[in-house]
Amino acid sequence: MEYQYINHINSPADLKKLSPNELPAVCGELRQFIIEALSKNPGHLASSLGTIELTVALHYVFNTPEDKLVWDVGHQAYAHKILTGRRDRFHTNRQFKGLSPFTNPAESEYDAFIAGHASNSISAALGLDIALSHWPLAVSSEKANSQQPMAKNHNVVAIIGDGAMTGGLAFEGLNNTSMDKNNLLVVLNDNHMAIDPLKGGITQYLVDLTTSETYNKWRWNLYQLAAKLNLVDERKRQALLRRNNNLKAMFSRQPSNIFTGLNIRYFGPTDGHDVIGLVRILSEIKNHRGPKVLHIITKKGKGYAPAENDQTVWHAPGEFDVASGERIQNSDVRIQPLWQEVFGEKLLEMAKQNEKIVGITPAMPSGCSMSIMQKELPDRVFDVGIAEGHAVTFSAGLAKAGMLPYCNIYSTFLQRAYDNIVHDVALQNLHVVFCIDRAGIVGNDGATHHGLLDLAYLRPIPNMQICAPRTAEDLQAMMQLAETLDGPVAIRYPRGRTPMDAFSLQPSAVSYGKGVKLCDGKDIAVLTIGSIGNPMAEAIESVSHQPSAISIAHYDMRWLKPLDEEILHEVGKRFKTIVTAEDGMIAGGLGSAVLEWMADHGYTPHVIRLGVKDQFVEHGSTKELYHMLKLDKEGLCESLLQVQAK
Ligand SMILES: Cc1ncc(C[n+]2csc(CCOP(=O)(O)OP(=O)(O)O)c2C)c(N)n1
Repeated sequence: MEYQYINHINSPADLKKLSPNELPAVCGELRQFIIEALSKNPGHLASSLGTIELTVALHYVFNTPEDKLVWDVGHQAYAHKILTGRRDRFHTNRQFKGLSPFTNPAESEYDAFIAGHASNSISAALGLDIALSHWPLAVSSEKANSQQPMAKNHNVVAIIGDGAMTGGLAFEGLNNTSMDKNNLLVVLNDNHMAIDPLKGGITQYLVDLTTSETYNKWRWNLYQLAAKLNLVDERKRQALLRRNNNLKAMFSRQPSNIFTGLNIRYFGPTDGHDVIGLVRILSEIKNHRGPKVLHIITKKGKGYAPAENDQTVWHAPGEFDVASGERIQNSDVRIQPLWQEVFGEKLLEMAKQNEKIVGITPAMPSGCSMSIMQKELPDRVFDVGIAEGHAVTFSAGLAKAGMLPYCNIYSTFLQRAYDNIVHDVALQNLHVVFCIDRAGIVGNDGATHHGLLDLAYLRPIPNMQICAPRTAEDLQAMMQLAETLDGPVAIRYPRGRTPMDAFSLQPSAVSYGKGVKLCDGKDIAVLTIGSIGNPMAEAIESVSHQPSAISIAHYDMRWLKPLDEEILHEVGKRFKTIVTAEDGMIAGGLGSAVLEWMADHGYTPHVIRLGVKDQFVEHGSTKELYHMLKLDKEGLCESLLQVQAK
């Protein structure tokens, strides 16, 4: 499509050539561009539609990349990508070898910090601000590397949503911001939503703050009336604002609130979709010394009715038809249920039978399908906000008082709660069931979101019991079995659809600490855990048809902790070569556990460990990434054939 403005904006310098009056048109084009692009190449739509005016205003007022914009999560930064030289590649966003799903300094000098996990922006931006102000040497060496002239009067801005603001880390950052000398600007983008609607004290507080600001509201009413009557051109608008002294009020009056209480200047709340107003406010406040918060009110999905009307679904809607707003659903011939649906249905079923069961989710009820139980038993589900550490310790408290929490956290986000698991749960051997969603490769969300570390980080924790299902039936059985155990139990399962059962045996009951032999063989033993057992079973089947094929025994270990020692003794005695495979880091996971066990028990097989070597894995479709890692059927076949050739 021919865009009058954005086709000529290749960097913020081009944007700055425009007059403020042209900025609304730029916003309109960006909105159209993003909607069109995401209809074909899916991504985070609603959040990015909500920040377009803010993005344009920030790049118009600040001097990026010398001034630093630190986006929280980075899922709302699509307009930022487009304005900073990535428009031509935006159709590759989130794709294999394409643009990063979130902001990423390795991709662009305009991306000041890594993003993907919520609530880090204030801390990171404060660090940048303090370093840039106090250690010019550090600054100059950073600049030397990026070949940029050294900024004299830099500005650092953290842009954080009200959802991300529910994370404890954000408050740790604010607390520090109020203590140390700095000029940080925090823009609080308040749309009353995370992925799902936000609840809780902070959200209510922000709503109250917004509604109590009647003075500002009055200004808007007045302005809107004037606009309706066609009384507002830029000159009149300025006069209006000046005459009514509102801007002055905004700058002079410091209402008492949580931010001012922390000694951080507070501006707002203000309309986050009035780009000209934002430019004016940002220009004013950017030179204020000391830390400050600008509170803007936006609408998630702004400007695209389907997204405005169902913000949760349109957070990341997949492909869609722009005109009708119909989402394009995958019409597979036989659609297997999602792992998430299996989890959600089973949890509800169990909770109906055991009134001690409660569900805990840190802001992902739809994503993990705890919404199924939430609908029927709302009092027994706790969406605690984007607060994984709290979710774990809160679960520990519930367990200590006799409840049975099923705490569902994505593998990657559980990293945020490591000490809570160790100190608050495991040390007291509390019966918390961790349902670890999105384990393994997650696909287009990339390096910040893959769940590759959990097996390795959970295994050393005393009292922790860890299992992984290969089939939907296994997941149900493991959830059921976990109810009868004691102490912490972790059940990890992937994103996406459960496998067709072509390669499964009749679903056998899951027993504690017991694996299952899927097929017997004489020459080598293959040990897998979790869903990678399925492509491995296919690979073994395929290899077995090769001429001079070796005979392979395949064990699905099911449990990483405790390990099935009966299987391990059998394998240690019978086989000289053992292959382990897991969809996680090789260091510390199943392969490591098997090697250690064999060494400890006097067996000396050759153990070949398949999994993810010491690297962060990029983004792309799950299929492409497993292929790249040689952990799909073809890759596993190749590895088995190599073993056979030796
Ligand atoms: C630590 C962490 N937990 C969970 C998520 C998943 N997540 C991505 S965006 C999002 C909602 C963010 O809400 P908000 O900051 O208000 O931004 P909005 O999408 O509303 O613009 C969540 C929960 C995450 N990225 N990081």
